[in-house]
Amino acid sequence: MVYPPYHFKPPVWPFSRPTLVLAHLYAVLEKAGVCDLDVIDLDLEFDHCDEGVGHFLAKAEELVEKTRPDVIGLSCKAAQFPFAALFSRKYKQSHPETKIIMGGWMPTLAPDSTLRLSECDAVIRGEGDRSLPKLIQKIDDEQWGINGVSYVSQGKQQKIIHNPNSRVLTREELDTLPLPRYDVLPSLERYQPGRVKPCFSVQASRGCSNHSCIFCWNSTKNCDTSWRARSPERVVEEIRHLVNKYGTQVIFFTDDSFGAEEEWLKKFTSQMKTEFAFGEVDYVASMRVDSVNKEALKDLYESGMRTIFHGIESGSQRCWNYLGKNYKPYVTKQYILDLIEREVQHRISPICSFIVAFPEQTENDLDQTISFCEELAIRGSIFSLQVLAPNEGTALFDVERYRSMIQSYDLFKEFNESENLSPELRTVLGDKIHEFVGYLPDFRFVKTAIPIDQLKRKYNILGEICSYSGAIRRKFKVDTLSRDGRYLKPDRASRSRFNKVIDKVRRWFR
Ligand code: B12
Ligand code: SF4
Repeated sequence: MVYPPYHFKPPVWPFSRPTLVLAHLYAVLEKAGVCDLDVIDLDLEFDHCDEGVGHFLAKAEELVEKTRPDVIGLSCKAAQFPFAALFSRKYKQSHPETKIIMGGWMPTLAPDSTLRLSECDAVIRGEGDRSLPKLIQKIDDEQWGINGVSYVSQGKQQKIIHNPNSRVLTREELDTLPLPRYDVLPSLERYQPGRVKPCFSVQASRGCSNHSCIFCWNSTKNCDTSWRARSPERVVEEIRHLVNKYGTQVIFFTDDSFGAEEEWLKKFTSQMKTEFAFGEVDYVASMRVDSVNKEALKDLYESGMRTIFHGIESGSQRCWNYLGKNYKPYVTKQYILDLIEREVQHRISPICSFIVAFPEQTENDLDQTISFCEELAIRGSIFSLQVLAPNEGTALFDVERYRSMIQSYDLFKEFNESENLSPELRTVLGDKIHEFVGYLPDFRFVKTAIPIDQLKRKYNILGEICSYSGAIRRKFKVDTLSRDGRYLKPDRASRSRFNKVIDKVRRWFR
C-alpha cells in the first residue's frame, strides 16, 4: 500500500497525524488473509521541494522496489493525483509484471482519467474494504469482474469498462471492520515531530446525509455515498485503544458529516463522558450547521469537542441554493451567526469554510461572503476561503460553462511547478500568491480553474480578510485545542479591538 506525497516537506499542520487509510487498509487486508504486506507513506519521505519531479519519482520507485511488490495499491485524493499517476506510469514501464490498483477519492471521481493517465491496471471506486481483498484474490487471472471496479478491456478495442457500483458496508458491517494497524506505519514522532499531544484520525461515519452539494465528492454517481455510522460503542472503543496504546489526547474525526443523526450524537457524547475523564481526550469534527443542536453544545464540549468545522460555503443564501446546500428551512445567516456565538460561548472553537469563484457567483455574492466572514470573525470564528477546484465526477463538473475553463492535466509541468495552480492563475497572481502563502498559513490554494477577472478584482480584499483570522487567533491567543483559549465576544469593545487588528494587518501588508 503506497500513499503518494503531497506536502514535499515535513508535516507542519497542527493536526497532522498518521495516515489512517494505510493503517486501515492494512488491517482489512490482513483480516481477509492477504499476507506479506508493506506500507509506504511517501508523504514522509521528501523533506524539501526544490529537487524536481525526476528526483522524487526515482526515490519513490527505489523505496517501493525494495519491497518487491506483486501488487501495488495506490491511494489518492485529487491533490496527490499528478504524482500518483506519474509514479504508476513509470513503475509500470519498468515493472510491467507488477499490478497497480488505484483507489481513494480521485480515482473514484475520475476513473477514466485515472486509468488513462496512470496506466494502472484497475481502479476501485468508493469503499475498498470488500472490493480490494476480492480483487487481490483474483488478480493473477486478471479477473476484474467485481462490483466497483473500473478497468481497460484487453483485445483490439481497448475500452474502459465500469462495473456496477459496489454495495456499501451497512452499519453492522462497519462495526466488524478491524481496528487500524498504526503499528505498521512509521513512528509517531515522524508524523508529529515535537507534538506534545499526539493526534489520531478516527472515522465514525462515512458519506453524507445530503450528498447534493454540486462541488462535493459526495455528489458523485460513481459510488454510493449514503450516510452510515459505526456504533458509538465501537467508535469509543477505538478511541480507548488509541489512548491506551499511543497516549493520544486529540482525535480528529475524518467524517464529512459528523453526527448527522441526533440520536447517534446523543449516545456518542454520553458514552464519551462515561468512558473518559473530562479533558482526557479532545476532539475535532466537521458538522453541517443544521446538525448542531444548540442545546447539545454543552454535551459536545463536556464530551471533548474543542474545534468544529462548518462548510458554510457562501454568505449569500442565493448561492446556497445554487450549490445544493439544502439547509433546513430555519437556517439563515442570522441563525448561523447565533450558532457560532453559542459555540464560542461553550468554548468550542468554530472554523468556517467558504468557497469563492464558482460559476454563478456574482460580485454581490462575493461581497456578501466577505462581510459574512467579517461577522463570523467578530464572533470568534476562524474562517478560510477556498478557491473552488472543480473535480471531475462531481455534479458541478457537468456545468457546461465551467467545464470549458478546466485545464487538462499537464502532469510534468504542473508537478514541476509544485504549487498546483493553473497556469492562468500563476501568470496573473503567481508571485503575489507565493508571498501570501508564506504569510498566511490559512490561505490555501488548490489546483483550480476560476473566473480570473472576478478574483483579480477581489484579490486584495480576500487577502486581507484571510489574514484577519490568523491575526485574531494570534492576537487573542485562541488555541483551537486548548480549553484555556480566550474568545472574542460580539460586543462593541471587541468590534473596536477587531478594527485595530484590521488596521494592523493592513499596515503589515502595505
Ligand atoms: C485526513 C484528510 C486529509 C489529511 C490527510 C493526512 C493524513 N495523514 O491522513 C490532510 C489534512 C493532509 C488533508 C488535506 C487535504 N484534503 Co483531505 N481529507 C482527509 C479526510 C478528512 C479523511 C481521509 C481519511 O483518512 N479517510 C479514512 C479512510 C479510511 O477512508 P478513505 O480515504 O475514504 O478510503 C476508503 C476509500 O476511499 C477506499 N480507498 C482509499 N484508498 C484506496 C486505495 C486503494 C488501492 C483502494 C483499492 C481503495 C482505496 O477504501 C477506503 C476504505 O473504504 C477526507 C474526508 C473523507 N471523508 O475521507 C478529506 C478529503 C480526502 N480531503 C479533501 C481535500 C479537498 C483536501 C485538501 C485539498 C483541502 C485543502 N483545500 O487544502 C487538502 C489536500 C492536500 C493535498 N495536497 O493533498 C477532499 C478530497 C476531494 C478529492 N476530490 O480528492 C476530502 C474527501 C474532503 C472533502 N469532503 O472534500 N486531508
Ligand atoms: S453537506 Fe458537506 S459533505 Fe455533504 S454533500 Fe454538502 S459539502 Fe459534501
